[in-house]
Amino acid sequence: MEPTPALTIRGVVLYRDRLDTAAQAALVASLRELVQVAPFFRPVTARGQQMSVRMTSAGAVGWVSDRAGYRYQERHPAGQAWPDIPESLLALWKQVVPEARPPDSCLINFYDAGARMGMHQDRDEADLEQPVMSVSLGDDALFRIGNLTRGGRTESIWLNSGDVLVMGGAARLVYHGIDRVRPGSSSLLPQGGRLNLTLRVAR
Ligand code: MD6
Ligand code: FE
Repeated sequence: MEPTPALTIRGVVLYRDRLDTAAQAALVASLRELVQVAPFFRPVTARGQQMSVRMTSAGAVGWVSDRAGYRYQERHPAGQAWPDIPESLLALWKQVVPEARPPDSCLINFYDAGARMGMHQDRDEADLEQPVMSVSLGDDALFRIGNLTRGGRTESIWLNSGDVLVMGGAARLVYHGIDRVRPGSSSLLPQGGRLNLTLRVAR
């Protein structure tokens, strides 16, 4: 198989269509099992605002947010340990970012038709030299890429099902967010919506 040519936008590397339809469907099947153990929850910010995405995690630690603030912790808000990161995702990480340490956390975000994600940096991880890799599944999403500080000019790109994106090196702390999803743009998830998986080295 030919390697996917990478597209780089402000240092963020995008591998279009990195997962074919069969690989996407297999990943969705493993996520269905995973959410039986670690159901989606709707996080609340420290200020008490409900986020519009629903979240869960896999791995030794998962990212949570509640009135006490946000952090990585070893348990789901309901008390159980997080399930293991699916093997296919660990294999993908090794292929895409072979120089990185193994990931210990996979954040799983679900976007329904109205959900979005405000501009943010991923900076809660202990070693910011390690990249973050994301996988998009389901409906298309408009991904906005900003700068190393808040504000300034931004560039937007549609992420499609099967796309893999890496934020590492000088782009590790670039501000980014999701403005909106395009309902009905993918048939991968029968009920529609979008899943985004981000693999991290959190500790
Ligand atoms: C999303 N992604 O695609 C949101 N973070 O729904 C992220 O916030 C993200 O795609 C770090 C690295 C890659 C990402
Ligand atoms: Fe992020």
